[in-house]
Amino acid sequence: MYPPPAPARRDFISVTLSPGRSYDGGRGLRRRSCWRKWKQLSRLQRTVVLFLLVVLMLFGLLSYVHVADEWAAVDSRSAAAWQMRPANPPVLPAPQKAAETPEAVAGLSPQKPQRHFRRGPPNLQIRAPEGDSQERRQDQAQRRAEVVGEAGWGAEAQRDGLSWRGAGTKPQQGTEPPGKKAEFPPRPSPKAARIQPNPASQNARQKAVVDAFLHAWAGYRKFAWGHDELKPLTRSFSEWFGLGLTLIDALDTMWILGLKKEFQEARNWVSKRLLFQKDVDVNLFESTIRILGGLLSAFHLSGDVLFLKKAIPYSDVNIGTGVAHPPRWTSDSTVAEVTSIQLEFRELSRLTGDKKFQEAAEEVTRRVHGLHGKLDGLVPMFINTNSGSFTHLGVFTLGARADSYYEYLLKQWIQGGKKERQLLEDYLEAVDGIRKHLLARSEPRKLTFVGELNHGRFSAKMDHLVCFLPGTLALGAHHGLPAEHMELAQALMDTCYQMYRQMETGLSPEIAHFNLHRTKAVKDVQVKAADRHNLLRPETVESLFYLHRLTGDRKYQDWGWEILRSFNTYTRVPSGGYSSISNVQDPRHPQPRDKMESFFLGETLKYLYLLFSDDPDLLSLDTYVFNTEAHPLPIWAPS
Ligand code: DMJ
Repeated sequence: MYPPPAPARRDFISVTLSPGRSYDGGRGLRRRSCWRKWKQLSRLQRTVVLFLLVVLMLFGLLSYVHVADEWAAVDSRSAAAWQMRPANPPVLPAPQKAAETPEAVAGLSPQKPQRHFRRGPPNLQIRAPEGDSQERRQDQAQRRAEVVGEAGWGAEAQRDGLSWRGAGTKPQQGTEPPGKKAEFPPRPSPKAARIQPNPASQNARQKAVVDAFLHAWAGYRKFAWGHDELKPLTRSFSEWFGLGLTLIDALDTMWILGLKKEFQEARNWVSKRLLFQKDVDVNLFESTIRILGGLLSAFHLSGDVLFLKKAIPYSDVNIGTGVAHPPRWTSDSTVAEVTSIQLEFRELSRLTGDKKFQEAAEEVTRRVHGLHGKLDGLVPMFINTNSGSFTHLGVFTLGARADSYYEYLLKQWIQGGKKERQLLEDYLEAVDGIRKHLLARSEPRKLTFVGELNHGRFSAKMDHLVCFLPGTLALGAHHGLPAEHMELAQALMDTCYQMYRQMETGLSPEIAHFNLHRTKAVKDVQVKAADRHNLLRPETVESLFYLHRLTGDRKYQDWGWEILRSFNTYTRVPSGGYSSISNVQDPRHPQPRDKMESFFLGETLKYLYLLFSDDPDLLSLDTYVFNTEAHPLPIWAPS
């Protein structure tokens, strides 16, 4: 029935919005009419109206505060994070004190990422569920602080049970204990590094790297998501630690390449699925350089506290049973492994204000410094875990098992503000040792290479791993070490390039043997059948990046371009991903091995992208030091 019958009583509130003429008249008429209606109401009706008005006002006030907070956070995210803000924010993301218990941090609800970032009122439908709000508030507070350049993390962080302490970046603080440093407020970096402002400004070669990355990522995403490594041929995965190794290793590369969507998706996985409470054996070195290093640099580049929170429990909570043991087949540890976790643990101490990480790692450095069995600064490859002494004495290499010992001597010295003399002295002595005992020149091209010494006998064998050395030498020269280091770096760079150039596929073997005899028509680089595989390793393109960045010579970019093309020709798998190959000398049958190592995304493609950039401030070498897995960590006292 329409219209409905009039109610017998009027004990309800009825609001009528009437378009009638008389109501559209003068204000006096309207005021009189309202007053008349108010007078007509019963006392109960008036009380109810007043009560509702008070409730509405309170609700409106609360909503305003909440919406303003959301809006500010959305604005700061979109403006500061995704508009490609400086990689090194004006204030280094504030170093913090560890949570009272790491478990407390680990136990925080994961954050649900906000997928849409835009200016304007927030769409409340995309808000994270209630359980995530604690972490989100903390992130927002931090982002706000970054945008306005505030020191330290806001009161929200403390309210949430985390008490943060600021740490300074003053040069004199570089080598002080992290706990002490952490009491200083952070200061803006004098020369902030910049992420390439906008993907549209990428040059053609950088775009090709982005394309390669997306292809590799597509394979990983489709067939190995959340697992350690992609097996691109069988479209499956392999597990090493069961910690999403490739995904974590690739985080900062995605950030640098401007791959927002992919980064966000990976972040989501880290937030929800990355758990360290597993009964699994992990290798200390590999998990430190890839996972801890990857999380710390993702934190530094994105400013997203989630990555730091994930890094802290990783370092503090024993994985699985917590039982440490040497490799199953020996009681020896590899020298490179125990001496290449220091950059990461030192940085973790600086960020948390907890010295235990740094102290544990530096104790190893001190012990190794004092050990017998070195030869002019060169170290043997093994340390016995029971005796603490070098074993397999008399064998010296810059390749597998020793390589990053040398790299981390220099890089720790740089990280700490170039004040730790012991590190520098050990590094300089080692470079002299290399010159004295390990250098030779090949025939016919007279390539300078780094061989090995076995109980006094020289071997003309050089691992591809040694190709990190040109970059490290160049970096040292850039930081004030002798000019001859740069000369040696350039000579070795030529050699590493020839290890690619002289192969039929244009890709280097895992191990090269250099020809020392003056015979015509022989290549300098010889390969044994067991060594002719290529694992998509980064060391040569890593050094090309340093050499180009520090000399400006474009030939290094051209060499890197040739290498990328060879990777695309011989290792790219059509259905997604790239694969190691077994034979770099057979272009018709390179024999893909069905494995894409995480460092291809974490290191190789990142260094190629940086190599093709002409912007020296894109992760400036005066602001960042790259760990041995290419994860940039801040120099404590940037010059
Ligand atoms: C990486 O994990 C690191 O670069 C490490 O220092 C050596 N091996 C691989 C890449 O080849």
